[in-house]
Amino acid sequence: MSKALREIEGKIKAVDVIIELLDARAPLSSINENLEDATQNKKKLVILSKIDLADDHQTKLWSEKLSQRYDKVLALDLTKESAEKEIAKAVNILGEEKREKDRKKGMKPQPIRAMILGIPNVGKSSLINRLASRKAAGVQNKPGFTRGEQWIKVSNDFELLDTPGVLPMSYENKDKATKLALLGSIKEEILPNSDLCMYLLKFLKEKYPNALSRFDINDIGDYLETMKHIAKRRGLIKAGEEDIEKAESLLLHEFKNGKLGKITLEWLLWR
Ligand SMILES: Nc1nc2c(ncn2[C@@H]2O[C@H](COP(=O)(O)OP(=O)(O)O)[C@@H](O)[C@H]2O)c(=O)[nH]1
Ligand SMILES: [Mg+2]
Repeated sequence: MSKALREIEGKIKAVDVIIELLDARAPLSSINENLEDATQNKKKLVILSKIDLADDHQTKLWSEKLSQRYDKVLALDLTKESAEKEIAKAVNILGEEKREKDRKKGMKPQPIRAMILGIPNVGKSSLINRLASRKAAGVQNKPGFTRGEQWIKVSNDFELLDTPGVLPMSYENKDKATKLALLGSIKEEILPNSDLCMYLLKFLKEKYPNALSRFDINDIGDYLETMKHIAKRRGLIKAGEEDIEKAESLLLHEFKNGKLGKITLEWLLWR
């Protein structure tokens, strides 16, 4: 196990609820299986993030599927204020068992402590900022915690660790790495833009054939022809020729920002 994972494992011991964020556009590829053991005795809330960019039908299917495996699943757009309430409510419900235990021990129920986990770019910081807004952080020094790491008091019965667990990425599986690069969780430079674009176009052709209609492309055909078409449409011309490299960057950028529509790269079932 890597150092990063061991550190996260240490922190997990101090929490009651784990909130793991998965990008709704590739839920399976954003799961990190290495912490399954460490999180076994903890309540797990899974959040499918960025649902504003994902295929609604697929998000629904993924929510149902993941609900069979985790204690609670929420599908959220973390840029929306309403996300905060839904999460607080879920954490409250997941904490009931722990509060009951406290009561049985004759203790006043302690606040439920949670931490956020996820691979890069899934919305961890956005969520922490949202939950921390206007709230005071309390200082806590505990072994295994970085100096200055704090518990944010989200409410009287919900405290959140102010630093998320960033799950390390593995690049072994090329298909997975490609999807995560397309979503921005893996640095694009790891794979050539042309590989990413080729993968994307092949996928769109099969699953979202109208995704390039903003470039007046109604039939995704040959790779080079398609990229030339996009370059011409956007005036990306270099020395009188279509600038394919620029067109590739543009296409990746527009996909990442949802300009091509609500698209999920990992389909659970056929429609
Ligand atoms: N459209 C959309 N963007 C989001 C959502 N959640 C986070 N983001 C954006 O995704 C990017 C990465 O978010 P960040 O919180 O920094 O992710 P982190 O790397 O996991 O901490 C930022 O530009 C956020 O504004 C969401 O639900 N929908
Ligand atoms: Mg962050």
